[in-house]
Amino acid sequence: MATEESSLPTEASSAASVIDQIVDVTARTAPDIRQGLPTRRKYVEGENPSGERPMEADVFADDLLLERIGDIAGVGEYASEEREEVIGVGAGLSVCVDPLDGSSNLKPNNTMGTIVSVYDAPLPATGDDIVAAAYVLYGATTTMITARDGTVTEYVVHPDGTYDAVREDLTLPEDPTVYGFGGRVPDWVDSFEAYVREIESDDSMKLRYGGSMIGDVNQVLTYGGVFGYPTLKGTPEGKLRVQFEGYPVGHIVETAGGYSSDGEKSLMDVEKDELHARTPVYVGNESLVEPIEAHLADD
Ligand code: AHM
Ligand code: MG
Repeated sequence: MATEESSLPTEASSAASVIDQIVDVTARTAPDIRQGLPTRRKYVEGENPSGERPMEADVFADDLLLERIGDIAGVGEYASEEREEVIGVGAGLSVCVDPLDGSSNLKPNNTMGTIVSVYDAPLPATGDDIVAAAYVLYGATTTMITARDGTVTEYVVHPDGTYDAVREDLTLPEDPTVYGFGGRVPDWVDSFEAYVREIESDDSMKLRYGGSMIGDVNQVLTYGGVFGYPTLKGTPEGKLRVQFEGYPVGHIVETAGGYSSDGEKSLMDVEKDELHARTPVYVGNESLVEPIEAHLADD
């Protein structure tokens, strides 16, 4: 797949150019993924590494992204939520992908996304190793959020794969208005439920939960607020995967001036024992995420 670059200007500028190419390929692949969705609504046989049954659309998006991202010179490893093992594709940065985040939203035709994170280390990598993250949102329109060079940008992606910046230096609005949390309410721990009841008692806050993390996080980036897939009774680590969901979304929200947490510390400081390990995820405005840590500490 990838071939080594013949001359590297400097290590830093070459990494930046590889990141730019990864973002570019992600945007240009988005219309192809979107176009492939209507005919891939069935579940396939077997389970992914998280024990979930993938849809044809998950497999299709994963194959396409591996083929195209794996072809970029300067990408060394590719891993996805849908594959057990890391794939070696060359030498250079590591790329992790959640090919279709929230693919159970395909049948009811709700929002889904593609999440990409880039690490300057072999996989599994730590939160400290992340150098960029991006997601594509397949909503009423196709948009892409990137966090690179310490800044967050939103783009509109056109059907031909070209894209235009629509919000630059994006930061979370200071007066948050939306909240949304995953998991079954009866499975929430008491201290978390108490926190949510407090939010609900603030009449400036509106519930926005769509079943795709990326769709819900995009609401938070747009209006300010908090999203979480919390620790649950029986499954304290929640549902979302550290490497494919926790680190990228933590990196994007923190770069936009927000907070991320696993309930105790920044998502970027979460350690994991394997590539597909899970973590509770809480992201949003500091004023809404810090109290989660305080409440959970009471348990
Ligand atoms: P996926 O990446 O396999 O689609 O799973 C992640 C999704 C998140 O987008 C969302 O927040 C969560 O799972 C919803 O889970 P559930 O449908 O079990 O409530
Ligand atoms: Mg996901």
